[in-house]
Amino acid sequence: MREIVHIQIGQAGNNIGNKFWEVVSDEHGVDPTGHWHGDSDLQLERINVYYNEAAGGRFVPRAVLVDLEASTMDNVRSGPFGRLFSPDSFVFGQGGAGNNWAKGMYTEGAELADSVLDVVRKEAEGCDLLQAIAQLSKTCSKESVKHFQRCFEEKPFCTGTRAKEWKKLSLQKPSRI
Ligand SMILES: Nc1nc2c(ncn2[C@@H]2O[C@H](COP(=O)(O)OP(=O)(O)OP(=O)(O)O)[C@@H](O)[C@H]2O)c(=O)[nH]1
Ligand SMILES: [Mg+2]
Repeated sequence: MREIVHIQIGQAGNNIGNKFWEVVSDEHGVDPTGHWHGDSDLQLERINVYYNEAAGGRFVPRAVLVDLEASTMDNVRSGPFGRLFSPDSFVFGQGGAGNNWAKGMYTEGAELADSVLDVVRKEAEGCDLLQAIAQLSKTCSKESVKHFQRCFEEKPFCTGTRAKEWKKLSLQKPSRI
């Protein structure tokens, strides 16, 4: 299956992502607890592109939710599809960048980047045939987002590559992949 790892970053990324998962889950017949209640087998045909299948036949989004502050994650968690996500998918800081460019770039943002890459790597390594890493964020948001974008843009797997090649790449330092 051609899997996609989905990343949503910052307030805009998480708000839009929240809606995205509601719509995708609805289209695939996945209910807020991750169980399938669809009416057509077609809904299951390519469900692995966006979902991992967990024990008990539950479908869990292959998503990584990122922000420097916890409140956006709380919004997602308390939303109608909040229970769909794995707890490991949430990667967040405590203080937030507070509109401070330097904090996003050099301190809080830089500290969180490695944790994000770890979760993305774990998801990518679990893929059979990785198709893409899709990032959802507001392009005009602060440097915290740009920092992650730069990390991911440098990676050749962004254009789509095989999971095996990604495993080889993951042996290098994250910042240089
Ligand atoms: N479409 C849309 N845009 C949003 C939403 N929330 C925030 N924005 C816009 O996103 C831009 C700011 O980006 P944010 O996502 O809030 O920034 P951030 O990534 O959290 O970055 P920080 O400043 O470090 O918190 C502004 O132009 C907001 O108007 C949303 O729910 N939907
Ligand atoms: Mg923010």
